[in-house]
Amino acid sequence: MTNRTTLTTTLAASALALAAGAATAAESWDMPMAYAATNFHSEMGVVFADKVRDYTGGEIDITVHAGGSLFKGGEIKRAVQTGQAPIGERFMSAHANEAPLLGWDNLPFVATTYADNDKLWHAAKDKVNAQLADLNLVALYTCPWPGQGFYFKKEVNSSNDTQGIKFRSYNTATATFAEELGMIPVQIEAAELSQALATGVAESFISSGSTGYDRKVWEHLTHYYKVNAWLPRNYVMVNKQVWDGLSAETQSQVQKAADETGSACAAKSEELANWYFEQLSGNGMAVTDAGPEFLSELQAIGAKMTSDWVEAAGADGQAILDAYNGN
Ligand code: PCA
Repeated sequence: MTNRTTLTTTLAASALALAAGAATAAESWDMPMAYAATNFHSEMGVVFADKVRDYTGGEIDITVHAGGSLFKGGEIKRAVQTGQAPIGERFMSAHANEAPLLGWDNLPFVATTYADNDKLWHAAKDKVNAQLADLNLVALYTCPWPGQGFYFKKEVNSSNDTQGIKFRSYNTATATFAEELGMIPVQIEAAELSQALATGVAESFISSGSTGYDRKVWEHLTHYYKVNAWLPRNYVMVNKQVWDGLSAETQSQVQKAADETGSACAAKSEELANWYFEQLSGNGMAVTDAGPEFLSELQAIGAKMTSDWVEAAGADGQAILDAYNGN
């Protein structure tokens, strides 16, 4: 080997080492998300990842794993808390059994428009963030689902028609709701919903038009009642140690990406809400408002659920409602 070749080889080797150094300085984050890859929440997760890559100059490279493919919906929070995944997305009120305050977005008939839901989130935000910090989590952005209504495979006019129906719940509050209507709740992830309906494990559920559309529930069910009982939120959370380990500059770049994505995601949800109903009816479902008798029963159950929540969430829960109501 001539001296010249040795030099070239050495230079090439150090260029490689530099590139490798740069690659390890950049962080790769796997981001498990719970819902279908084609759902707007997951699509917005990809928008967020792109913005983070852009704003941090490639320092943080997030890969989205939608549909519970990396961790199932019910496992995502723990995975992020324990650092198995640095970041992830989940339905906030799914965690209310562990921390009742996180059920703030699951209060029936309290905030039933996007504007009111946003107002309620602003009333809840600081307390929710403090609660999440106790769980070793930092919320980067939240995004509402469209309003929640009931899916059935028959006409339902009151609780006389719901007795004994097998009901897919997505958290403890919806299980309570079902029991109050004489139904039998079973908790099932959205990712497994089509199968549960196909096998008869569930024959009814409460959700937005969005999840009914994603899971093509018209293959099994016939009626959707638009109740618009609440607009629950998903949130993108990051492990607190991972977050605290970022420089202030990187944190603000990531937060900018999160703020922009949160607003775009809420706007997308609102834009799609009616479109989903059109898809359900276009595929043969009867999509109507709940009848007066059913609705007044739901409102009575809802009022009880809200007061149960205030009791469970304590002074912080009451303070959120007071701030929301302008008291
Ligand atoms: N879809 C999710 C949660 C709320 C919603 O609209 C689900 O049914 O699991």
